[in-house]
Amino acid sequence: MQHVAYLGLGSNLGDREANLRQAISLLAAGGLQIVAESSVYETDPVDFLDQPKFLNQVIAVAAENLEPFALMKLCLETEAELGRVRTVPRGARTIDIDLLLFGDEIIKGESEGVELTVPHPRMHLRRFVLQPLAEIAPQLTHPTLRQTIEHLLASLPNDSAVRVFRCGQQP
Ligand code: PH2
Ligand code: MG
Ligand code: MG
Repeated sequence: MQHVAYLGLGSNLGDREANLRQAISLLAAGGLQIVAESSVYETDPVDFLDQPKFLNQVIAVAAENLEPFALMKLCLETEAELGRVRTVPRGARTIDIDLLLFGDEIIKGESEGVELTVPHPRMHLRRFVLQPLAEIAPQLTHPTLRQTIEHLLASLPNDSAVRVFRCGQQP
């Protein structure tokens, strides 16, 4: 069966744009079909404020017989390959790849040392996730909140800067 999943990418160290591009290439090389890519957004840091601005992007991916823990593992391997070192929690990173949604599945568990909670527990609170996601999937319904991405975005306070850095429609 063909599953569509949504991944949130973020980078605020090194060549941020190249990090996003390389992550997408590595995910494709790992067997994922890249179904859609949002524009790239430049965003002010949230949670841990004393760090550089991020570039954020959301992509839709698909694969035959895709399994959520295998997808999460591929995301973690891709982060490691791009040299991510985890020092400060929620701090600066070359690349962060978060599994936001996996079809309409609700998942909470652990498998072979990989922990996974889907939908991503903070995705509906973050403009840097919802704005790019709304660009490629505005009518998608959040599986637990039962509201569309467009609606969740409209309900957010406009308190963190998220602006288009590179428009996804360009060749
Ligand atoms: N990721 C975080 C913490 N804060 N802020 C922005 N703007 N973008 C991020 O991707 C981000 C963040 C932890 O994953
Ligand atoms: Mg994250
Ligand atoms: Mg992460």
